[in-house]
Amino acid sequence: MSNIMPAPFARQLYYHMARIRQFENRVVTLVDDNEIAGVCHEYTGQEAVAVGICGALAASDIVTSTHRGHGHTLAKGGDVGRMFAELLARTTGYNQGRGGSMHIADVGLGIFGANGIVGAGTPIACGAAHKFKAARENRVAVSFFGDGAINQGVVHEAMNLAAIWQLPVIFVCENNQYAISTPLKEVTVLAPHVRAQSYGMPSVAVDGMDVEAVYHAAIAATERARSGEGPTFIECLTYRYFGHYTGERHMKMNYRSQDELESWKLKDPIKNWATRMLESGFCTQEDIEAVDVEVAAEIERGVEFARNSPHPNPADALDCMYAVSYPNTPAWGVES
Ligand SMILES: Cc1ncc(C[n+]2csc(CCOP(=O)(O)OP(=O)(O)O)c2C)c(N)n1
Ligand SMILES: [Mg+2]
Repeated sequence: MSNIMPAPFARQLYYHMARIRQFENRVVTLVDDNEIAGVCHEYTGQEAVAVGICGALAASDIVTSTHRGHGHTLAKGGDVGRMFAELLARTTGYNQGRGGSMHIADVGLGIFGANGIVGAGTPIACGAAHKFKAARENRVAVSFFGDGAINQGVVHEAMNLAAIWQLPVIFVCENNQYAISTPLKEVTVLAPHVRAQSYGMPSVAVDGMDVEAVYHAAIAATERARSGEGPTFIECLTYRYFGHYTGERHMKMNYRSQDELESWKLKDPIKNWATRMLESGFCTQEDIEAVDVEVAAEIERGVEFARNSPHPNPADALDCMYAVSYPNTPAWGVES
């Protein structure tokens, strides 16, 4: 463990990863019990990416997320209760129970939305970064996306734009090696970070199971962005422990071998971080267990908050669905 990192911060990283792990485990039981309608895309296994990146951000920085977005939202400061409320379709949820898993957003926290459209967060991050640059705000925009997104045209347009305009953006490719059941190596010759280099931006590959490695890469990228040197690409090699989405566990798909799964679980970001903290004398085993207990209580409070919150009123179904024009102006805000 690097001696640059103070012990309280190391423990914070553990707390945030444990929080994501336990949140996702609880989501699975709520889906199985039909308390959450539909499906969710679990982030389990990838916790070090969201936590390492968001650990390097300021509160005023923003992130754009993906269909697998719970980890990003939690790491950026999302409230467990409001997240469960959204998943359980309650009015106290982040989107008043209208959006569900793939639309959770909180502009005040700098969470510019989960997004069901693969790759669609990249231009949104560029737009935010363009505004930060134009207004001379010392802020950074991060776009999380998967290895599957690396073959979306919009991602390449966004990278090119960010490079030519020197935007304060960090592109974070979470390479969990599969897009649904398609292995990246079957559809793409060059690694994502190699392709990104061709746009003329610094691009690195890091161990996405190692929160410290991700954090240091993110710190370097934020320093570049804040000093006006433009975008950085960070490829985080990682692995999702479960299927593409909650429904997959019942489908008996076999595109990944048990050996592969077990070999990645040996690199578990949370267990390995706990071991490194213990070896460094940053905490005791009792401290770690106390955090796990604290997180479990936070998760259950969040579930109860959601369960005790009201469902939306069907009569209000169209509220918040359409942009409202200002009084006395035409719908498009242009005087005729
Ligand atoms: C533009 C678009 N194309 C296809 C889909 C269907 N789809 C949803 S998730 C997914 C795979 C995404 O893989 P990746 O980017 O690697 O993210 P991961 O699921 O591994 O986190 C696909 C193809 C979509 N939602 N949007
Ligand atoms: Mg993937």
